Amino acid sequence: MSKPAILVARAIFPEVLRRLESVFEVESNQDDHLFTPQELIQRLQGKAGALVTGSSRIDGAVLQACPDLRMVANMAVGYDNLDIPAMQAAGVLASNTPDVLTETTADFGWALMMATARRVTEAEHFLRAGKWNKWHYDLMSGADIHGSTLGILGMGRIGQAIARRAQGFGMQVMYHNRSRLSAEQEAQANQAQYVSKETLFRQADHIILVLPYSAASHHAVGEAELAMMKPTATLTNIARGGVVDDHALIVALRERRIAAAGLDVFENEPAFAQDFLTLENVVLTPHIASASVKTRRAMADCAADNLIAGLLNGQAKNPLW
Ligand code: 8YV
Repeated sequence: MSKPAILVARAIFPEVLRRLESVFEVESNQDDHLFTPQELIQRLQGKAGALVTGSSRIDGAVLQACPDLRMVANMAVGYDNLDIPAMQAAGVLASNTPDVLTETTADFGWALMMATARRVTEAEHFLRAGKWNKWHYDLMSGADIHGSTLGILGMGRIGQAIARRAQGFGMQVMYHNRSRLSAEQEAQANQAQYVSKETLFRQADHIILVLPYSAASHHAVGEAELAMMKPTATLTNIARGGVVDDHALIVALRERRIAAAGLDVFENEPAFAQDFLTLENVVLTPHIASASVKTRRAMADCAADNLIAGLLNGQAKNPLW
């Protein structure tokens, strides 16, 4: 029997590629060329499956143009690039990579939040520019993390892992989410307190965004929310760029209406708003929250396992519908 054909749409660990090649006829993209939507459709012709990342959009047009497609494995926990209702209607299985990246992503959320609050990159730029010539009582003074109030918008697995870490810093944790956690989950998340979105924005000292992106969460943080924040507060985004109105954030940062922001994600990545580069009070990283060596490999293995289970047994390990 011939092997099912698949497309691996982005460069991937060679070991994982070899594992897929033992099961499938694989067309790979180890040059990591970024396919246009039209190129993606061309490459998917005759393919039963695809392993993709957030840069490949699978929507009704793609599904219609690729009638052989039976399964798409997303190498990410977020899946705003997949039109799940359209995939379900077309009978195309979909999977993501939850759990394997939770702790690594939570670690990075903390790294970014702390670098933002304590002005780590701004201080390094200052030093590298040769500007450090004396001690000053106010040199690069930032906001304390310990003893402050952490506000988490989006309290899924990653939000809860971030909350657990707050215990060591003696922080009070408040969160807002589509639904409230159980009392047991709140207790495990450092006694996190469920509050309205407005209370979170008004009262938190450090706000971190970990909510999934959808039409409902588009620009969940815009001018109105930024105006509610304390002028001493920080905002960290490890969710998706579209959750924040970047233009409104740039204005708030420039006018120091909030103290600082830490951004791992942007609207229109990787062509992010260049005005961010003109601001000192922002820490910028290129969408790397899940990027530890161990976790990226686990994500690739998880996506491959899903594709194998979905195409060979008709049931993905981490199905999205
Ligand atoms: C991915 C992510 O690396 O898992 C997610 O949702 O944002 C990252 O871990 C990225 O989306 C590539 O697909």
